[in-house]
Amino acid sequence: MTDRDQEDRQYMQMALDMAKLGRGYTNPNPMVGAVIVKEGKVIAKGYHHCCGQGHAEVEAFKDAGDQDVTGATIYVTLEPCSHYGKTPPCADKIIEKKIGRVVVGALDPNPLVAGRGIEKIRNAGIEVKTGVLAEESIKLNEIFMKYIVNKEPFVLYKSAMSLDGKIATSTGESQWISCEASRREVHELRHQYMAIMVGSQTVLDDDPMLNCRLIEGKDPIRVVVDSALRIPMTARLVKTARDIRTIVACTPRADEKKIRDLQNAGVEILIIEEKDGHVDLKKLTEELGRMQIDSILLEGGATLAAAAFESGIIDKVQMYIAPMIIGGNAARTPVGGNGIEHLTDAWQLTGITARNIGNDICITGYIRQE
Ligand code: AOF
Ligand code: ZN
Repeated sequence: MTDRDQEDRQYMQMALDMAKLGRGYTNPNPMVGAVIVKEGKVIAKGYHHCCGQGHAEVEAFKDAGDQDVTGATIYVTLEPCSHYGKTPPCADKIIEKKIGRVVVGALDPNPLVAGRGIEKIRNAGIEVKTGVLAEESIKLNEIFMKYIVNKEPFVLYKSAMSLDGKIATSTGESQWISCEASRREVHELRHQYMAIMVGSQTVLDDDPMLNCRLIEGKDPIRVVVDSALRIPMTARLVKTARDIRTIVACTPRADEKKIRDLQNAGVEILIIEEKDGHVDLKKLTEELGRMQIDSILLEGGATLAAAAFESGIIDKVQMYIAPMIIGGNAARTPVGGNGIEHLTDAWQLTGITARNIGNDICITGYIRQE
């Protein structure tokens, strides 16, 4: 690696750190960061703050103020855009500002861009280097990378269990199995993901709020899969539906009066085709995608988790494993349903990482999608 390569990676890391400042606020747009360097000095930085606002490059030019950026290098974590969207193309802005060199992290898979941004800049005679910290840049926007191509939300299934694979004791006690640091991290996910999804049984059992509490952040849209509309009007989710967007998905067989009552309480009802008597989860996620929801944090329970694996909607799995043994044949495990009969049918994870968090171990991996 040359000194130049080393330096490019350093500045790209800085741009990535900028991008992360937008976490949770940019969806369904990507997190993007930009750094402008001239004569070996950082003269401006910017990031995409929130969906609908200026792109990272525009923010960086704004930060540069009246400094002359002619001949400078701009580091951008995502290929500059080439299309007229909510804002004019950043590629044009880079050309107009007479930038000397452009260093890019990830290519933009958005069909409106997909290489055209870089092409436009190169055609203007500006040097472009791609693939600097590409892996990190792609990973940062794993939600966007899927959503912008198939328009279906990226689904993360998250659960916490004991070392012997239980999510509660045989009497149903579950607070708390994972440590405080793990629980705080889950609230970071609630901030980052646009929606959180649970089944009706979880609402009946735990009466959860599903909001973002342990850190400062934004509440996800709450989605309850409730085929027969079993959740009570007294559920906290229903009572707070006017304050936090709440969607309940049911089948066409659900009671019409209950639909109206829930709607009157501020709940959005989605009537989704049924499959084996329950809401067809694939159809539901497609509908949520059409509603511009780019990401879903699936938090359980066991029946919904099983249906979600079976329907193939899950992209990523994150398990928090607490160093305790619970035991008990009746104690619940994360994924219920009938399960598979043959090990060759198991849902295999790839790209596994394992790390310590507080007293727990967190294992993350991706479901291989055919
Ligand atoms: C962003 N922020 O910093 C960059 C993006 O609807 P628009 O006009 O905001 O355009 C969104 C698209 O622009 C997005 O899908 C991505 O392809 C591209 N780049 N988007 O929100 C940014 N650089
Ligand atoms: Zn742009």
